[in-house]
Amino acid sequence: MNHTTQVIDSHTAGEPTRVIVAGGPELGNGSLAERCRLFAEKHDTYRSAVVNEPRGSDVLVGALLTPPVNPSCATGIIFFNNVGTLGMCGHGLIGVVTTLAYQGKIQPGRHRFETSVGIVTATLHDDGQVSFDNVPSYRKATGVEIEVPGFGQVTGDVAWGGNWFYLTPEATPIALSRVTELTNKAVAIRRALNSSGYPEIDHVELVGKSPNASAGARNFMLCPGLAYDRSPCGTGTSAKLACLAAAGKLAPGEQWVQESILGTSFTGSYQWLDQAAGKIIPTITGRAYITAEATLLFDESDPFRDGIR
Ligand code: PYC
Repeated sequence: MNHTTQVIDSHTAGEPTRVIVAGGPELGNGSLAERCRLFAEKHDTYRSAVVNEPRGSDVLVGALLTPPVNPSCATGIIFFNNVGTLGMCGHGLIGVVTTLAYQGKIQPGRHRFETSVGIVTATLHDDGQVSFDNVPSYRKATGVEIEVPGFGQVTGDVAWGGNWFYLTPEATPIALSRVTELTNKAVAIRRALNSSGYPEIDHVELVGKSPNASAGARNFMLCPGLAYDRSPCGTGTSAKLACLAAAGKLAPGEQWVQESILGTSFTGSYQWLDQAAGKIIPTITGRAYITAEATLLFDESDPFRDGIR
C-alpha cells in the first residue's frame, strides 16, 4: 500500500464522494471492467483504508481515477464503497466532474468518462450543475412478488441503471426520523430477494410520495452496505426512469424530479435507445460541492490502518 494518498472530497445532494487524485494503485492497461476486477481482488485493503472509518464512513463512495482506454474520455473511474466496488455511481460522477473542474482540469461543456459498466457523458454547466447521460438502463422484470419475513408480501420491479435495483412502493413517510424502520425493511427485502433468485440485487429503492408537489417521488435507497443514500441516487433514478418508461408513465424528454430522504433532488428525463427492448438513456442533473482536500496517511503501526471492517 502507498504511504500517502491525495483525495478531494465533495458531496452531491448530501451524499459524499472521495476522489483519489494521486497515490492510488497501479491497475495496468486492461479494460475498465478488468481494472475494477483487479482493484476488488488485489486492493481490497486499500479500498477499505480509503473509505471506511476512521478515515471515512459507511456512507462514503470512493472514485479512483485511472487513464481511460478510450482516448475520447477525460478519465476512467472505478467507483467503490464500504463493502466493495460499484458499477456506475451517479452522485459519484457528479462529484468527479465537480472535482476535476475544481482542479482546473475540465471546463464547462461535455466530457466523456469510462466506467466499469460503460462510457457515460457528462455536461458541466456554467452554474456548476452537472447533467450526465447514463449507461443504457432498463426494467428487467415487473410485478416481482416476494415474501419478506416480518413484512409480508412485497411487490416491485427489478431494473438496471448502472447497478441492480429492486424498486417497491412505500406507503409510510420517507423521512430522516424513520431511517431505522426503513433500513430494517429494505435489508429484509434484499435478504429475501438474494435468497430467492435475485442474487445480483444490491440496492433496494423504497419509492414513496414527496410532500413537495413538484417532485415525482421521494426515495429511501439502501446501498450495498447498510448505508442509505443521502442523495436521490443517480443510478437509482435511472432505474426509476426505466420503470416509468416501460410502464408508459413518463414520455421521452418529460422531466421527473426524484427526491432523496433529505429532500434534495435530481432532475431526470430519458430518450429511448431501443424501445422494443425497453432500453433508455437516462439524463440526470444534480450538483456537488467540494468539502475537503486531504492527504490520507497510512501509519504502519496504526491498528486501524486498513479501516474498520
Ligand atoms: O448516485 O448512483 C448513485 C449511487 C449509487 C450508490 C450511491 N449513490
